[in-house]
Amino acid sequence: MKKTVGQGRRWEAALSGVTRTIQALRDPKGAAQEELAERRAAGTLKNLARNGDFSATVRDKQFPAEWNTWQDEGSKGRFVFDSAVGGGSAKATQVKNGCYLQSHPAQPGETYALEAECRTTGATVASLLVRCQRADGSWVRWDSDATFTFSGSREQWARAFGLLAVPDHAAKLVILLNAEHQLSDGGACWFDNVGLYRMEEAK
Ligand SMILES: [Ca+2]
Repeated sequence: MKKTVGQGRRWEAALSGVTRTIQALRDPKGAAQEELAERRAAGTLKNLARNGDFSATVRDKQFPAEWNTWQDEGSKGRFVFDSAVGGGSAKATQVKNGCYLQSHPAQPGETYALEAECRTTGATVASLLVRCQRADGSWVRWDSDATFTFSGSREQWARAFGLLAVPDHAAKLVILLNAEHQLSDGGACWFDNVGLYRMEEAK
């Protein structure tokens, strides 16, 4: 027994980062959250999402800056800025199938972490999606889409977190804050605190 004491540490010193690599294979999301927490504490974490806290507005303060929206043909909901919730948030009401979107440059092989918060009422089903586009704007394979569900209290803020490995042929990633099934007047959701972080390459 005695001879093995401290062996773990020498391994770590000899092969810098090996412990993290093993952890990343076992629990990629946990390892990513740990990396983000360390970088946040060190002040080196850059949130690439633009207006992720929905503090900035356009269109006479009616709409969040830096975000676009898409809605299915049969869906006639509303997307508006809400100053009363979350210190500014992106609200969706009566949306059968639609989303807020924001596009970012990305290269194959890169890994990104994404996070967002959401509050819902009524029959709303909300999710955080990330999807990749080629340089010409066409979508890369559907099976490379990533969907992250919001978990937590339904009446309070729920949180979604996930990782995206950018697939071959991609030139952009698109963040989608998705709202569905808002059929009644009471159905609404608010999105806030969107984060997009480039993960450091494994060494
Ligand atoms: Ca906010």
